[in-house]
Formats: sequence, structure tokens, C-alpha cells
Amino acid sequence: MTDALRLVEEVAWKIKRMEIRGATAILRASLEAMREFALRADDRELGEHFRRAVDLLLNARPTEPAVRNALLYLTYVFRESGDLREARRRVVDASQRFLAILDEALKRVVEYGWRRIPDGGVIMTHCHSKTVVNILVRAHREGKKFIVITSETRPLYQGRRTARELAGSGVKVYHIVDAAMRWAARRFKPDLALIGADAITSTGVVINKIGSKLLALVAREFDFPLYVATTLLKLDVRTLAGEYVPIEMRDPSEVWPDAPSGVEVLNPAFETVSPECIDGIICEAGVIPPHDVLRVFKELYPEIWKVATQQE
Ligand code: RI2
Repeated sequence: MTDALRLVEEVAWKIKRMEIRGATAILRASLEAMREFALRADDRELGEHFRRAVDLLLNARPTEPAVRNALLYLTYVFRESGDLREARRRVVDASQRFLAILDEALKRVVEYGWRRIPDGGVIMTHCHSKTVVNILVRAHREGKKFIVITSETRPLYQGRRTARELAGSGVKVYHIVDAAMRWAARRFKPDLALIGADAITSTGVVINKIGSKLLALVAREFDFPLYVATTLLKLDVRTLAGEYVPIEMRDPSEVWPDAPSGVEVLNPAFETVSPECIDGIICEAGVIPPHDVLRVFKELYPEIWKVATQQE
């Protein structure tokens, strides 16, 4: 294996082992890895291994359509280039451009999101979403006072990261086990729930960390709204053509490393949250209803839409 490809493989491995985690961080790392690959590979490597580099990153986590959208775009640019010299330049430019689109989109999500946080309120969240954390930290910096309830998010405890980051920024946090979500809602009467997204389908279904639907149902029962904060770059365009978003099943040992024989441990990483449970998607176009995601995506990203729907 060549050095340039090894670098991509290392990033893919870190994504697989969740050293790099969170949909946005995975997208960013994948784009940076492809940019570095294009810069470091010699002409022969670039020509021979481009597809392999893309596949390594695509297969690192199956439930990450933002990565797929980005890598299909880079593949399109690569294929449309006249020669390898042009391909290198265009892949590097396209990676940079995509990263800039991502940064701009996230800025806007935060800009719309922080205004939705009620002053003096209680907010529930689940897992770790950088997008959600950025919104809450911004709301705090804008002078809003609120409490956040974080759930630990078994088996990998990403909720602790959320709790640590929020508390580190001065936000008051209560941390609970996942099974205490309903208890917490009863006790604290939250004003809203705010979660991130790993994937969005053409009909506005959101796929997020296992436990998200539980939170959505708790929000329904106790009558507070659930918002999803995400860029629309996570839309899985394949769902328009009838496909399902694959739900990643992770290693059972994350749940119970020495489970007794006869016990089969199941470890689904994500689950769906249906649009009826979602009061709004806080995205780069503002706060929109879930059924509008496809229309808005096409409007915002016509080029990405074209490429993602045309390629296999
Ligand atoms: P941002 C995470 O997945 C969580 O499910 C989180 O809600 C989502 O990514 C989005 O995160 P994982 O990588 O893109 O922990 O908002 O499995 O950071």
C-alpha cells in the first residue's frame, strides 16, 4: 500500500473505531483525507487508487449519507477531468469547496438554532452532536440561562462528551442514564428536545443515535417539541429512489464484552425518528418542516443533487 492510500486507510480506521465520531466530524475528516490523498499521491497512484480511497471512506460507517454525497461529488469531478494533473487540482479544489459549504451551512444552523433556545428553559438532548452543542453554547454566550439534560447514550457514552463540553462552557447540566429520560421529563418539565442527525430521508425521516425515538416519544407524552439540528448535506438521496438508509449494527462487544454463551447481544447504532414526531428541522435554510427537506436541498445544492442522483 502507498503512503497516500495508507493515510486514507488510517482515517477510515479511526472513523470505524469511532475515534472520529459525529456525522459532521466524519464528513470533515473524509474530505480532508481525500484532499491529502490527491495532494500526496503520484500520478500513477492517483489514477489507480482513487476509487479504492473513496471506497475505504464510504465503507467506514454505513449510515453517513453526507460522506456519500461528498465522495460522489469528488468522484464526479475526478472522472470529468481531462488528465491526472487536472484531476488532482480539481479534486483538491472540490474538497476545499465542500468543506467551505459545510462550514457556511453549520454557521447558519447555529445562527437559527440559538434563537430557538428558551431563556430560563430546560432542554433535553441525546448522544453527542457538535451541531447541537454549538447551538447551546452560542445561546449561553448570547446571555440565555437554561438547563440541559444529557442522557449517557449507551454503549459508548457519547452523552458524557456532550455534558463535559456544555459544562465546560458554563452551561448547567443534569446527566442521566438513558432509561431515565421519562423520569427526567416528568421531574423537570422540559421546554424542548434538541437532537442531531446522521441521515435524513426524502420524506423527512431522521436517523439518529439509538435512543432518539425514545426521547421523541417522551417529548410527545409530556407535550414538548422535538427539534433536529442538522445541515441538509446529510440527506440520503437514494431514499427518493426507494432505498432505505442502512442502519449500522455495531460490534456486540461494545455492549457486553464477555456475554455468556447463548446470549446474543444486538447493537444497533441508530434508529429512525418519524416526521410526525419532529416539530422542525433547524437547518441552513432556517427552521423547516421535515417534509420540506428534499425541496430545500434541491434549491440549496443543485449541483450536489445532480451528481448524487446520477451516479450509482
Ligand atoms: P453532528 C452522531 O453519531 C450522533 O448520532 C449525532 O446526533 C450525529 O452523529 C450528528 O452529529 P455517532 O458518530 O454532525 O456518535 O451534529 O454514531 O456532530
